[in-house]
Amino acid sequence: MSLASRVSLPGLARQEITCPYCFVEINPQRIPFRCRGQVGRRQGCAPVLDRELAEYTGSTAGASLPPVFAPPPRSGGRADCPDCGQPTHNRVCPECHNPLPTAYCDSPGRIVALVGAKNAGKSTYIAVLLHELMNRVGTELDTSLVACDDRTIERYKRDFARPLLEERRLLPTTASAATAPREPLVYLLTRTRPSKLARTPLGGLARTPLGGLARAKHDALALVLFDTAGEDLRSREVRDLHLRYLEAADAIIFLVDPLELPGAHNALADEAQSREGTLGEDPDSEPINIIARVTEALRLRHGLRPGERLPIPVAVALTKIDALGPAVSRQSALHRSRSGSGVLDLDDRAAVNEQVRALLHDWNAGQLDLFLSQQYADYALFGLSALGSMPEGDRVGAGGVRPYRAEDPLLWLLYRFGMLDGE
Ligand SMILES: Nc1nc2c(ncn2[C@@H]2O[C@H](COP(=O)(O)OP(=O)(O)OP(=O)(O)O)[C@@H](O)[C@H]2O)c(=O)[nH]1
Ligand SMILES: [Mg+2]
Ligand SMILES: [Zn+2]
Ligand SMILES: [Zn+2]
Repeated sequence: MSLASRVSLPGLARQEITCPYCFVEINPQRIPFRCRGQVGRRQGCAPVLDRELAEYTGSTAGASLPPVFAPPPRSGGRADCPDCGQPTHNRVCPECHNPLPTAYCDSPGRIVALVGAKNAGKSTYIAVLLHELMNRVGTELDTSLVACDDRTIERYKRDFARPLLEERRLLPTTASAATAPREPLVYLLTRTRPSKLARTPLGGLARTPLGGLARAKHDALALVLFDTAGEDLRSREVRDLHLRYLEAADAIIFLVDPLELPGAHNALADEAQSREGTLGEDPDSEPINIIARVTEALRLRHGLRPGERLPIPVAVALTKIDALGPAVSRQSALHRSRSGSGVLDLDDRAAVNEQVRALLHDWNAGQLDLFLSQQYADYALFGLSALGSMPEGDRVGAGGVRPYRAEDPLLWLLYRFGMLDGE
């Protein structure tokens, strides 16, 4: 794997837009609009039950909205409602009627999927990563993270932020999609960078060679996080429920719990040794088997021949590295903190990658590294801790949630997508 060269992503050439909710492919010329309804004192269409949306959410609650209408020819990002005449910018998916933000329609959104075995730390990671992106890391990178719909806002608060970050309780095991209907959390991460050509030495805006005013560059990444129950990736049948999500992914983050790697036992801090290995001898839950099954599905979808490697970038992260004992943390790249300068530090990246690779080999999990190198043209290894310390009983440790390198996989993906510079 070469860190220096950027990959060209197959997703970039794609004309179609993928709905981040139902993953149908949409022709950008045929995206319907939703009337804005009554705004202030201006009259608009009254809300009606939106059957498509109700079917998607499995409930009529929140599905009474102003009507959806087909786009007039060459409408661009705006159209007048044929019933009430009001202009609207609100676009929706033609299949499921979920909102498609303008920035998502205009720049090819990339879907990042998150996968891991039961208890690997996925839900905890989602809670913490989103919080980091909305706060510290968001500021550092000059990015904004906006939920694409109200249900995402509500669910993030109710199921993730409130219990874990406010009440400091560990999150419950995620219920199987076979029993509880599942919806992704959909966010739009936007980053505005003045384009390099756009600045004159005096800081003013320059004219481009074509005479137009050079514009700041807006990059958007759809962060579609589907909190899979680890349990669901065990069996082939239920995994198919998640397949559409995985197949639509332009990048994958695999989470691996070092406490489940038998070879890591001696590397764990004393207090971690008592919490390790909750999955026992179940081969279906072993990280390499989960990764292998997801890979098999992706290969089919990409129509790869034997020997060809998958082109999508894959970040593989060891979670819970706070549980590693002093033998690992001494002189460790992983335990140095990141410089936090709004670029990807390529030296740091290479050092962490090598250290995690060495750990995997030490722990007799070198097979995982080998498998990844055979299957993926572009993968990188990470180590992170969402909590920052061992939990106490069913609560977060006394110091509270202190994430550590949680954003690293995402920074690397942003770099791979050309949204972040490397130095
Ligand atoms: N030490 C440590 N433990 C963690 C960390 N993150 C999660 N854990 C532990 O791992 C357990 C499982 O975390 P979850 O986030 O619920 O795991 P999950 O992958 O969502 O599990 P399922 O929903 O069952 O698939 C938590 O209850 C914690 O005990 C971490 O950063 N450090
Ligand atoms: Mg979970
Ligand atoms: Zn849709
Ligand atoms: Zn209307």
